Amino acid sequence: MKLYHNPMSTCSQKVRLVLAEKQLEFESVILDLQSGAQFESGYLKLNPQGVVPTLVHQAQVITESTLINEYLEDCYPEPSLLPKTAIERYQLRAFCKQLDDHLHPACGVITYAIGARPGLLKKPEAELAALIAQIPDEARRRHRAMVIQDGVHAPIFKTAFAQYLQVLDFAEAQLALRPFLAGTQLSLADYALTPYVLRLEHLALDKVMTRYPALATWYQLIQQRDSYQIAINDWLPKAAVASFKAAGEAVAAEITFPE
Ligand SMILES: N[C@@H](CCC(=O)N[C@@H](CS)C(=O)NCC(=O)O)C(=O)O
Repeated sequence: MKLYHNPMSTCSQKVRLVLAEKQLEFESVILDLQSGAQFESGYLKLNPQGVVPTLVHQAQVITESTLINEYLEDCYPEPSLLPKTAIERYQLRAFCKQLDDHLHPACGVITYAIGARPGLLKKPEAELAALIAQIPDEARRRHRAMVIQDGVHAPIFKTAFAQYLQVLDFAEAQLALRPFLAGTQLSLADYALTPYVLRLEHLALDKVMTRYPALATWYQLIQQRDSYQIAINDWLPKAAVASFKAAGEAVAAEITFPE
């Protein structure tokens, strides 16, 4: 099993959490996303969207983090990360869809507006323009250019931050009713959300967590698991985390927190 990933990438973290929970070993191939390794032709053959993660297993190429995690669940059903009832499974999948459709794009906007921007702005203008031009998806390319240019003052930032918090509002409502996002047991839904709560911490936006007492308790529990240590803490590069946090603190006063 070979995983093309990046230590800081939310989608990679989500897959690493499931690999760790299932105690699966993998060969690691780290892609430097800031230098554009994801757009090299060899990698684009595996993942035409030019994104991580990509899993290669038994000569098959598996992309899309949510689908990778479902695939891992199918191949390695124990310990199970799927709830037992059909309705909970539906709720799990609906939640993961909400993350993929709304939270993840919002996270990209926020991350590049705050954390990745200072490093990217150090690149020569033509190099940066060429890097952005390689992004296959048109909307993602457009949004990336906007937030690299205007940071947290790009109008899209406000929309993305509100969208991010809407998904957390939903998670908070679920967790006020039950210990885990898709029921009484840890599931793929919990590991799908975990990296996005961590990202708030990395971007110095975690003061929003005071709005979310149930989510905060849930997150503490998740962080205590061995899988979190193996999949997240053991991979995080201290320098990248410190530079994201410094960037977050530098712009914190310029961010209006949605009501
Ligand atoms: N829907 C994809 C999204 C993957 C994705 O956006 N990956 C990010 C890191 S979390 C990436 O590779 N970004 C590089 C770029 O956009 O240039 C999935 O879930 O796997």
